[in-house]
Amino acid sequence: MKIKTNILMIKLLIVVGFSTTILAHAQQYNKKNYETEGTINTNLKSQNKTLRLWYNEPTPDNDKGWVNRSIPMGNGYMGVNVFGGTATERIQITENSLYESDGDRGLRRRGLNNFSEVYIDFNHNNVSGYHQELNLNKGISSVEYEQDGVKYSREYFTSYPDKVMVIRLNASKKGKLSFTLRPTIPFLGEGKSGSVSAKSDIITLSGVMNYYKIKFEGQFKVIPQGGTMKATKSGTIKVSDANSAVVLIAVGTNYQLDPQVFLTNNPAKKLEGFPNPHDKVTKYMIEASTKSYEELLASHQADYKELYDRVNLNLGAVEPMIPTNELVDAYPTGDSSRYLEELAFQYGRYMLICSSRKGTLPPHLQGIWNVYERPPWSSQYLHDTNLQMAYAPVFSTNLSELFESYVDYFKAFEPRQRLYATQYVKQYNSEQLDVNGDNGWSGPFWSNPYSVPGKSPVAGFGTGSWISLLFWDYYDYTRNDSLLADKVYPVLYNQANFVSRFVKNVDGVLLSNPSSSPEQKLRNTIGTTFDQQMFYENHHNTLKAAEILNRSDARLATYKKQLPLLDPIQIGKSGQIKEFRQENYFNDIGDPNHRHSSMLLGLYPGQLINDKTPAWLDAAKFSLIKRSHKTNVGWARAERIAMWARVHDGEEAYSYYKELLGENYMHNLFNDHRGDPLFQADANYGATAGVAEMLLQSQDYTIAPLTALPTTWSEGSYQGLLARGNFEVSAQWSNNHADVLEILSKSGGVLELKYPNVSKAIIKTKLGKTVVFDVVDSDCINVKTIKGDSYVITNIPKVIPVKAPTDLKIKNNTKATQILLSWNGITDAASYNVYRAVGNTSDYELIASKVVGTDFVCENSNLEKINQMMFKVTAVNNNGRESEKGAVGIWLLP
Ligand code: FUC
Repeated sequence: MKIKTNILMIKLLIVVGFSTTILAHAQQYNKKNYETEGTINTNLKSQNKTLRLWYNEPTPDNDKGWVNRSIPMGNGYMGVNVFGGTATERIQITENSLYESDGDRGLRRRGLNNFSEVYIDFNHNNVSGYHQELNLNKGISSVEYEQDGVKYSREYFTSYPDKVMVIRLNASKKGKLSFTLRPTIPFLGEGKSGSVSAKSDIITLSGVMNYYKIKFEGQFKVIPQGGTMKATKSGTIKVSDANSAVVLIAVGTNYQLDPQVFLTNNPAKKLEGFPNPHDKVTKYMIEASTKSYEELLASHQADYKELYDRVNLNLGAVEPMIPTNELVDAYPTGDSSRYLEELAFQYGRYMLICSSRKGTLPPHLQGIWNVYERPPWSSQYLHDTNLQMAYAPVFSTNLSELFESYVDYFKAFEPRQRLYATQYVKQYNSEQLDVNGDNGWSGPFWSNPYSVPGKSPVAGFGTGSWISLLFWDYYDYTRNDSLLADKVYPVLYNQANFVSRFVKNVDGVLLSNPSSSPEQKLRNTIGTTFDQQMFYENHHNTLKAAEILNRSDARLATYKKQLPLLDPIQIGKSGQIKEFRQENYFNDIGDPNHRHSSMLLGLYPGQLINDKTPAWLDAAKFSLIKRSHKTNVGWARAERIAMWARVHDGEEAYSYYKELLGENYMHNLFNDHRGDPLFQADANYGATAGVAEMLLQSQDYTIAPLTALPTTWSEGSYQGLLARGNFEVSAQWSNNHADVLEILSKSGGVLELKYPNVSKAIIKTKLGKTVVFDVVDSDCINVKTIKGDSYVITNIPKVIPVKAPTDLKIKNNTKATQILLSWNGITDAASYNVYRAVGNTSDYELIASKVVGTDFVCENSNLEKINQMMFKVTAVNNNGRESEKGAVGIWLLP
């Protein structure tokens, strides 16, 4: 993928006086705090702005309230939605393995079930000063109000290290806290049986989900301070006249992430032999209850903040005075918008921390939150966009270890996918079959904790390589070679094994057959761009991984031979990246405004289309324009934020973020899929990933901070975003220009850094040592970094961007060998450069420079042999700087 540049590398040694710079702690952006030479005042303290959701009314006690207003929390073991009621509190609990049959889609379509509805009756019906809040900095939610002269407050958190939910109930006056704790099992009936009982200070809820014979148990322990406590026969605990109380909740099932679950067909036997959850849940409870509330809080905080605090984003927002519901409602008209933009970015990270922890199931379509008996799409893992989007921010926003939940899930289902792979190679390309069954693994479409049903014509086989891409990124962002060897390479290699046997030679290229492009109506066709791009990326990454690990496995030579034949990009007659091989013009096949942009996955999240493939980048941009704003689907908008960021258009990227926040985000910031209201967590995760992509990119080994910054975010800072190569990047900017960049090299290696005029910057280590770097060109440098060192880049001279010419007109001359080009010029252009890219080539060839007029005749002796060509004209100003963008158009053979 890396295209060699012939640019001379000039060694530069910049020697200037030193001063200590600290950006990592420059959390609160303040222009006056740094001096003009680019050094930062060291007394800036790390202080994350408080980001919170808050309301001055409890959540309405109904399904709409759940989806639109309840406060989500989670620790991987359970998701909870807190309503914050005063007469009765309602806490709804989700456990991701509590599953009913999907009935092979359509038949029953039940899926994930609601684990428990927990009620706490207070009978406070006459309250004032109500406040409900979720504090993202702390991972704690709270409720406060006053009744009869007593101030009542509650705190809630879900602890990953202690595996429990903790609730503390307080009253401002002694002896004034009375309540009844009342957990219930929703949707009891044919498929679900169970009961609730209480004894001394514990309520136990247990039962069975019939279809998969899932045994479930929840324990609720009450620890009052003062007063009396009484367990009742109906499974409740009544506390009277206490000063305060702590409630602990632990849940579990007999589910285990084990290949047996996916390899066993009989639903009733999938969990056979796995222990009853009673001992496990009891252990969680006993261990948690040996700790004080303060100790539980401290271990939760240490765990949560270690993840959450890695990244800070400051767009200059001031905390608004209005509650979050009003903030969301006001957003389309622009009020307090920066705060919501910062909040939503961190909210996606918060949701991932809640829903994706090692040792627990990965996040599904609704993350780890489900109130229903029949959730939308059964709360499955859908691998044609939604699952991948859940993990989209995991690496770039510095939460890499949260991907472990998927690593374990994959390990459990992969043996089943290996059987499918053998079946499909036999069915579609039998001469490539390994009779011993070594045919790799094939990609699933939908799956759940109990089954992976293999391929589906809805999605195409590219889903497998798309899963692999997540594994490659796991390595690429963390650069841990033992992780590459143990967890990543085998996944890639075995996916490539399947692909290498499955693809068929069609006119000299290797194509997927049958092939689909996710959710498009044309199905079972040949060589969709979705499949080809994903296959290409995986072959490429497998070979790269093998090179790093110095492997010589049997099929590597085959992959190497196949890679150039995988033909991932076809440019269409509209200048677009084709989605289907048989497509000519953009809207030939399928819905032009489709929510999926599967032909652009090589642009994002893949790396195939990048700055070193500028003709493909322009074609991708064309497809993005054509895909248009005519989708109201949350995740599609989120995906387009990132895609537009990858073509370096911050304005368009931002416009999709705005649409998403304005039209899809509900009062609790849950994403509404498309106005049903129907909650899908994907766009919450995806929006965070998209914003990260606007702030920092690192595809194809080039680190490019602030490459898609919209003008409206003219000032700001961020700390701790992660780039490929394991570089932790921080930036501070004003007037849309970087004042300071700071890059921590966590694995050593060469840092290729791209930013306008970066070659003229001052670079020092954190300790003030001047850094030697290689200049690739004025906007790109290479720094040989030392592991553990931070590099501070200041004094980057501001570049006034050169405007691009517009409206390129392309005509055939009467003379058959000539093409006439003309364009709208720009005032400060000294001259123009003219480029062309023939056919599907990725790079432009410069065909004329120093063109002074606004037209050009392109002479070609063998035009009849060329079907189509992209032309691009850029402007060059008096200083020799070229416009980043250009006027682009396509010529077609008449
Ligand atoms: C895919 C998407 C839909 C929806 C569904 C759950 O089918 O195309 O928009 O997100 O998954």
